[in-house]
Amino acid sequence: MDSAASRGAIRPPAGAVGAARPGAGVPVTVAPLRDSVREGLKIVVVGGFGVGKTTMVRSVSEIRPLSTEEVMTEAGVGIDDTVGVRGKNTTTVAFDFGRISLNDDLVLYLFGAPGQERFWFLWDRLFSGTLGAVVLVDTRRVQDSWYAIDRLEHQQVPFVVARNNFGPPTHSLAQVRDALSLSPEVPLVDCDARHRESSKSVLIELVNHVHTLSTAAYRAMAGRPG
Ligand SMILES: Nc1nc2c(ncn2[C@@H]2O[C@H](COP(=O)(O)OP(=O)(O)OP(=O)(O)O)[C@@H](O)[C@H]2O)c(=O)[nH]1
Ligand SMILES: [Mg+2]
Repeated sequence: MDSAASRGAIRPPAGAVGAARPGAGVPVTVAPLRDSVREGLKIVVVGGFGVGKTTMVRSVSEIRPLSTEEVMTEAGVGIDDTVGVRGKNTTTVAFDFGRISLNDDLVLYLFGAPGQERFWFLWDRLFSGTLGAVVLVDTRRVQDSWYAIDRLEHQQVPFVVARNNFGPPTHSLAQVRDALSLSPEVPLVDCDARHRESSKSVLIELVNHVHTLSTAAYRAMAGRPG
């Protein structure tokens, strides 16, 4: 975990073949899982409807991500909550799945959660066995990400919060922290989920955070008498 947690540890696999993914404008690599891989760590990207979860998994995955996008049709009027996300015509109905190789024997598996309230029952299952989570927030609809934070706190899953900017920021990060009632130790960063480097730095933030928490827990245990 130590080496994986250091900055710059996330890198594309050697010998990956580049291939353009239709529509995204981001090069995606076709990278078979290495034989040397011994361990997979699970990370979940969660947050309200349309905050950019699928976009983040797509931008950062080294494989063509599995996604379960479905077109929102008239049948969903009154059920699909499209307020504040004009122009969005598909939605995740199960989860997104992507992968990043950290080093020769360690990979991160990325799961993007479905954002609509009617799929929230899937979240607790998705959190099971996870190393940690990224909560994406759109500051035009901060309240849409409250439930994600509540669930993660309840399940005691470590998380970081990333403000996905859909335009120039209108609030300071301190104001966002306030609106989300985030405790000071939870990292809060800016990102643009469409860009690989930006999404990657959010994941590095999460891995570093998990590393800090586990080191502190280990020290506390080691210092305990008996
Ligand atoms: N301007 C801008 N648009 C973004 C950004 N991130 C995502 N988008 C767009 O916002 C829309 C919603 O993104 P998705 O990735 O589908 O959102 P989601 O959170 O997966 O949505 P659900 O799964 O339906 O909850 C897409 O059209 C993206 O292209 C961003 O950082 N900036
Ligand atoms: Mg999605």
